[in-house]
Amino acid sequence: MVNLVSPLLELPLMIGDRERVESALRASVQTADAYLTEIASHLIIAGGKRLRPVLAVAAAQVGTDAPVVDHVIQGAIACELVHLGSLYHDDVMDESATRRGVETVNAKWGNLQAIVAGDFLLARASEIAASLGNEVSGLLARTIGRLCEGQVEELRHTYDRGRTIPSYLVSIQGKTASLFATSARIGSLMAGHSRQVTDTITNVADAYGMVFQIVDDVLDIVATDEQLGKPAGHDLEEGVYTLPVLLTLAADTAESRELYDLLGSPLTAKERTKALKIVRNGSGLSAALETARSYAAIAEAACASLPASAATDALRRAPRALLDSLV
Ligand code: GRG
Repeated sequence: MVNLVSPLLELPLMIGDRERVESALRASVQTADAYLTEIASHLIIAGGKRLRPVLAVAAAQVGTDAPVVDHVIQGAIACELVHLGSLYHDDVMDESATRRGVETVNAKWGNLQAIVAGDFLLARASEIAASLGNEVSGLLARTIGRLCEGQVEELRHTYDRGRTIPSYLVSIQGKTASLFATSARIGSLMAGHSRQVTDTITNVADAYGMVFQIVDDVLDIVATDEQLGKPAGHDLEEGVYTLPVLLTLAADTAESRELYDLLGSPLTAKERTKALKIVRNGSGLSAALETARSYAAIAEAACASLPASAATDALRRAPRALLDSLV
């Protein structure tokens, strides 16, 4: 599997906080019903990068190296629970068989269980957010809505060769960047940072989220099946036309017209290989990376106005490290 190296994950000051996040996450899904607890714990135990909690804690540690207060940990796990709930539902929608190196909940227990357990994770996230006050509660609810909007924007354009770049950017901002931004914002709010610092941190995490999703979409084109742990070109196969594909289609060349003719409906294995080859060799790939670099530059510039600290430095370096992991 491709490892998206991130300075955020290397923050030494995170080690103690990481343990707090892990035990709070496990505690958050305990119920009187052992069956529901087991299903709701499944992907938590399986692991994952915990990027959203890491962003919340890093945001709280901007300008300080003191351990974070417990409200930061609670905010961090509320965001991870929303992420988990969306993964449970996403795996049902995609009929996925594996996630985080284990069987998906839908594969192990069935779609109905995965949907209800996903709802349960959202419920626990909402309960925790409510305990942190109206602002956090409203923010998290709005973000759950943004995830749905981003996902629907993607669904609306499945197999659509005329999908626009703004449609793609709006979709990934909703389905991915919005929760990164909210995780960092909640961490910052719970740490008591000023409004100005909180707004800047939110923008940095949002831009990081945009880079993260574009890099993920580029990897789906350029990485090998072994690196991805699934067949490359999975998005193409599913009719999800991402930035490198849309930018390749937009180039007025014989290859882009050939790609246009291939896409628009499900692909055979041979057609997928052909389409992948066109995108890999075309100008869309480097243009997509250029777009990602522009978001990384936004994050870096914004970090310059934040108070200095190890966390600020990690936040500043994180988007560029994602891009560097591709070369
Ligand atoms: C129920 C909240 C909710 C939403 C319903 C299904 C859906 C609408 C939205 C999901 C959208 C989605 C799957 C976005 C992609 C998010 C993403 C970047 C996943 C991968 O995140 P990583 O790499 O995964 O951080 P780990 O496993 O490391 O946490």
